[in-house]
Amino acid sequence: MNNSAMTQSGDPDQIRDTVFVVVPAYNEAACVGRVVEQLRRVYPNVIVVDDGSSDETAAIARGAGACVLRHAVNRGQGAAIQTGIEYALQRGAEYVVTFDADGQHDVADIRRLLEPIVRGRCDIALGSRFLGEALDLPASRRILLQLGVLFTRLTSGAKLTDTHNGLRAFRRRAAQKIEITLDGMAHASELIDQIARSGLAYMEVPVTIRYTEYSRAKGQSSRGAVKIALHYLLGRVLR
Ligand SMILES: Nc1nc2c(ncn2[C@@H]2O[C@H](COP(=O)(O)OP(=O)(O)O)[C@@H](O)[C@H]2O)c(=O)[nH]1
Ligand SMILES: [Mg+2]
Repeated sequence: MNNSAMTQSGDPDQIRDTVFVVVPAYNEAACVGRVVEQLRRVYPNVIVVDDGSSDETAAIARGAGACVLRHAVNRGQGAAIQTGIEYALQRGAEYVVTFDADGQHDVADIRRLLEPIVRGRCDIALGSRFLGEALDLPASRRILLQLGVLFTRLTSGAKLTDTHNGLRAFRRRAAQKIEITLDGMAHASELIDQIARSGLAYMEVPVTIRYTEYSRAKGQSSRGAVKIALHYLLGRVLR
């Protein structure tokens, strides 16, 4: 079936083989195996980008059936996502999804993101925990994420409710337009700038993000957030 026929049929379950799920991972040996297994039950093409982990992330992800790409050194989540997107496009992906390795996302949400794209309603679907659910979200984290939303609104003008959500879906043409240059976590704001300027149609879709002790211990800190914002602003000045 060609792509326009699939768009007309509009059924996300019919296009699973053409979806590539990109999973950036840094020292996620404890979680990545289960995440890959759950993804692969629905989506056969899972690409884990192991970003110079010092643990068994790569071997475990490969054992669970993912295609594993490796950065020799830790370059950051933005660089890992860009590597994964480029590889997915080379492999002929019609749809590219980004999905975190730490178990915070729900595989069932991918279908919700793909649906408006497959039906031709948008080119990019962005997950929002604030339209959906953020289970056990710590209060300090909520404040930080809201500051992130405000920051992005001021810098890119995009009116979104959740700007730092790792769950996103792109149709091929949209993924081809994305070029993340900020290697670290500041890529989230850069990505939204690019989306806002690209002329591509985007929308937010409610998703569930689950906070666990593990994800909280590993996730980004408030101090880190200030550094990320400065990195992003510096990136804009130098652009
Ligand atoms: N490739 C890569 N992935 C990273 C890096 N830091 C975090 N990640 C991954 O990016 C995802 C989200 O990171 P996390 O720190 O949990 O961010 P948070 O959920 O926004 O607090 C997880 O899958 C991490 O394994 C990194 O330096 N490189
Ligand atoms: Mg996390």
